[in-house]
Parts: sequence; C-alpha cells; structure tokens
Amino acid sequence: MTGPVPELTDRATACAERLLEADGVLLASHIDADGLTSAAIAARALERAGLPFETVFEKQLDDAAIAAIAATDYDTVLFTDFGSGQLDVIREHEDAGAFTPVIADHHQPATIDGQRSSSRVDTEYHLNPLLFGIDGSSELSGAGASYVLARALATASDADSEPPIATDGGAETDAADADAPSGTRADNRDLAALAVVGAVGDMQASGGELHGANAKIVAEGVDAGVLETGTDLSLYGKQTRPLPKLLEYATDVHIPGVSNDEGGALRFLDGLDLELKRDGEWRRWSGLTADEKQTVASALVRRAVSKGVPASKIEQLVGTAYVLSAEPVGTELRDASEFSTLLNATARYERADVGLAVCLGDRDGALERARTLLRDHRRNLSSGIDLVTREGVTVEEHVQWFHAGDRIRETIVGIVAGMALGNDGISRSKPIVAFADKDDDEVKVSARGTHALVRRGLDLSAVLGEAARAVGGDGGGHDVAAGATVPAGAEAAFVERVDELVGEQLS
Ligand SMILES: [Mn+2]
Repeated sequence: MTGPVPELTDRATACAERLLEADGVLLASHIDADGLTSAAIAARALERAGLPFETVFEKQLDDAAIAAIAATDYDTVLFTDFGSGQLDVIREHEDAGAFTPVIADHHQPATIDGQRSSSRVDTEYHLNPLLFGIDGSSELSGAGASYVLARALATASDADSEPPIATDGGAETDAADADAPSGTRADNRDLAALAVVGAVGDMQASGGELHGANAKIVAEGVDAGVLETGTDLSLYGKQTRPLPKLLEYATDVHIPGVSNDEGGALRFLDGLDLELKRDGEWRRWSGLTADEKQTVASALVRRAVSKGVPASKIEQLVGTAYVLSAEPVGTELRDASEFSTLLNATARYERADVGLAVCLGDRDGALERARTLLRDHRRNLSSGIDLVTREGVTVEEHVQWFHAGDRIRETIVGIVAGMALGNDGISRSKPIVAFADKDDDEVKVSARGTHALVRRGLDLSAVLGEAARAVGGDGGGHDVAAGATVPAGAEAAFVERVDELVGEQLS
C-alpha cells in the first residue's frame, strides 16, 4: 500500500518495521511548533502500535544532548524534526552500539566534514524528504515526515498483529484515545491535522497555502474529517481576536489608516453596516456569517486599492485557511496558524511538556497554561520591539544590527528583529542581525531578511553558518531567517564577516 507521500513509502515502512522490533523507544524531538507536533504525532502512533516509549525534548541536538541520549538504556531512538543535521555525531554512537537511530526530519543532512558539497553521512532508518527529491523547507515539515512515519507504522503494525478478537461483540477501544474520529484512528489519518499545524508553524504555507507533499497530507486530513480548508482572509487571529484588533494587528499587508492604527481600525469597522458587538463583546471573524465576512473583506480591499497598496500585496490578504474541524469555534486550536503560535509560545519558554499535552488533547490545565505563556510572550515581544525602535540599529553597508544584551530573551530576539523591520529607522532594504546574551560565554545571534531580498540572492543560513564558524561559533537555518551562537566578544568580527558575505550575495 502507498502512503500519503509515495516517494517516501518504502523508507517509512522500513523505519516503521524497525520501530516495531523495539522493546521500547526513546522519542527525542525539537522544541518548537513543528517539533512539538512531530512528537505528538509520533507519540500517538507509538501508543497505538503498542510500543512503550518515553519522550524527551531538546532545543538543540548538540553533542552533549546526543551523548545523554546514548547514555540511556534505550536501544532504539526515534528523532523527530531534528537528527539529520547531527547524523555525523549520531552515527558515531550508532557505530559504537549505543542505539539504533530512526530519524523523521526535514532539515539538511550532515556531511562528513561539515561542507555541503561533500558526501553525506547516512544511516539505514533515515526518513527525510530531501533524500527523495522533495523540498524540506517548503513541501514537508518535521511533523509531515513524522506523519508519513505514523501512517506507515499503522500499516506495519496492522500487518504484524492478529486482528483483535471481540469477546463480547464489541471491538477493543483505547480509552486515552477515544476522542479520535473512529475509523481514522486505525490508520492514523486523524493525525494529519497536527501535521498541518507543524507545517504552518514552520512557515511552509508560502504564498498563502501549503503545497507539494504537504498538500497531500491536507487532502488526507480533509478526507479523514479532521481538517477543513477554504479561501479566507489571511489575517492572523480569525478565531480569537476581537474584530478591531484583528485588523489593527494585521501588518503583513500594510493598509494605511487600519494597520497599526487603533482608532483607524475602529472607524473603518464603524463605517460598515455591521453588528460589531454582541452581548457587549466585540465579535470575532470566526463568528461572522459568510455575508458579513464578504462585507468586511470587500471594504478592506477597496480601502487598500484607494490607498495605493499594490495589487500583488492585496492578493496576499486572501489565502487558504486550515481549520481543525474537531476544535471549538473561537479557540486558537481551531486555526492551524493560531494553534502553532500557541505551541511556539510554550516552546520559547521551555514548556514543551505543556505544548505536547495540548497537542495530545489536554484541554484543561495545559491549555490554560499555554494561553498564559502566549500572553506573557506577547508582552515581552512588544516591549522588545519598543526597545529596538527607541534605541535604533547600527547600519553597516549591507546589514543593520543591534545588541540587546540581557534586555531581550535570546529565545525571542529573532522575532523581535523580524517585527521591528520596517519600523521607524529600521529599513526593510537590509537584513537585520540581532544579538542577545545566552550566558556568560556565548551570545545568540538571530538574523531576519525579507522575501524580496531572498529573491535577490540572500541566504542568511549560509551567511550565519560561515560567519559564525569564522569566529569559533556555529549557525544555520533558512534563507530568510537564521540563527547562530558565537563566543561573547566576537560580535564585531562576526558582523564584519556577515556584512561582507551579504554584500557578495546581493551583488
Ligand atoms: Mn521543523
């Protein structure tokens, strides 16, 4: 039988069969929205396959983290949303007999001497779209790779086991799992919703929708009844934000007199023939009728046109919404983008346990804790952006930068930098590089560019990797957003190298 992504079926099956041979599995996953959904998908699949497992999370799978994993009693380790980039180190432990790795990842695999051009290290149970000609940055996320594995695991464990014998007329059910739509639980297709949250969280919905292998997973989710898709306003917060805030905070497409303009957003809504409040509360987009949505969307487009917003930007106001059908209307869990934001908030404050619990269906304690983390996170972001805008950036020939010291947490300094781009005195024509203290010896670096700069040749992943290694650190990431860690005191030399490399790319 073929899985959701046919190119990956054989490898996914081999990985699944290897997992089924294990007495127990250590599941190790990355801490971010994609990593948390990866872990939740894998956890559900292992549980349903009857495999005992334990879960650990790492922000970075460095040598020490891998050594700690090797030191456990587990002979089988499932890495999700990381592992490929650390294959050189993982292989050493595998060769030493510490454990057999099974990897479901979408990041660039490690190479023998750290150079991209040289030959790859590999291992037998390595499921990564990049090995099969599928783009790991836009077509399949870590959660997507985990989903492909989960589907294979269902098939393999089915083939493996005798059909359950119903002793008194009823099939056996798993109480912990009773909320999964029946019929889709057996083949793990209900987990497609989490895979979509992971892909959206990894910014793979470029151009407003998911494509490639991701689109195949979406189709399975729709089929399984856990997902709905539709064309909708592509603003963030359709489920939970009061209407005026939805419009005010939507700044991806800047609409003069509405975006970033509290009074303007209110006046805009007042000018429409619309019931704005119900029972004294602002209504939300998710509660509007189709006609009411049309009224607001058309007025928004008319406003954008009249203010001279380019057509290519106006198109971005509309995109594909991914709705998790089983979640209540008006909660962040119903919208893939809001769900992933909630998960990222738990991850940034090192509460992977909370994020995982939410993914696994904990709707009481964990959901409330996640919401509190998100509220605090938003407060931290806005004070960070205020700080950068107030103090300004240092402008070099090709990049601009600031050093937050310990005044912005290193886990959010990259988002702050990205959000500050375009503010007063912070031009969108140059990438921004942000420093924040990690500890006494190390400084975290985050860099953000724009898609326009990427189209001109910018690749911040390559820049940060090379510049960091030149000063005794390391880094990587994506073309439009990347990170690095450098020794404290090396910032000036690092910025100089970054400036040169960006200059070369954009020339
Ligand atoms: Mn990922």
